[in-house]
Amino acid sequence: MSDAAGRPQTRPSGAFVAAPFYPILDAAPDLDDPRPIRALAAQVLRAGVPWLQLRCKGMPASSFLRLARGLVEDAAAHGARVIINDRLDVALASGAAGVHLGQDDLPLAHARRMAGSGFVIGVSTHDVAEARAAENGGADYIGFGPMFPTGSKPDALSRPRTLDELRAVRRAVRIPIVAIGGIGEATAASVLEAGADAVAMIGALASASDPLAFTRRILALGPLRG
Ligand code: 3NM
Repeated sequence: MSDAAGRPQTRPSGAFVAAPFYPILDAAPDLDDPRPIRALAAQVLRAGVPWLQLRCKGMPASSFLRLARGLVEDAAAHGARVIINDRLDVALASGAAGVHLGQDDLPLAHARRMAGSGFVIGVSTHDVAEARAAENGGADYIGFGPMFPTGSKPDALSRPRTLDELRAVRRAVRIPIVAIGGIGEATAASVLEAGADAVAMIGALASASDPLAFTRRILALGPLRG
């Protein structure tokens, strides 16, 4: 069932219920001081986000796990949950609530078998076919992007997706959509209006002069869809 705009009228009540803002904390592989990441996490958690993602591309598993454990504890103290980018092993070992998988990461079916049904799995998608495949494969939510040019992911697709492409994905799937890629405060509302349940950000959050106030403002943008 969908409304005149093609939006699903009922949504599955999966384990992942998106708030309008999905912050991603991105750490360099050689991070030697976790305090700035923990401090940024403290701000977004104080602002009330229910989910945050920790992304540590190329970081040794032992350091990634240490950082993840700390963030899982920090989040739990605020009733929030952590999703680990890419590394299911780190996600499971740290007590995180879920993992976010790219198209070239561990395939969804394998991750689901290893993690079980109560575990949140998000999958990066870039078109309707990938979005449908993720939903049919049992993903709890999809990422969709990049919406705009981004410097945070060197291998992101070169062509940003359009709002119309996002609308088409919205019509195609019922699970939550987290839009990503180059999104900032000025563009977040347009993306939410086009059908995303949440906007994910790395750079705009990391460069915000007051991350607590920034997070509150993005959270206050939603829900923009009926
Ligand atoms: N995934 P920023 S774009 C991690 O398109 C990631 O799948 C993308 O960082 C995708 O908010 C991206 O700084 C980078 O642009 C997001």
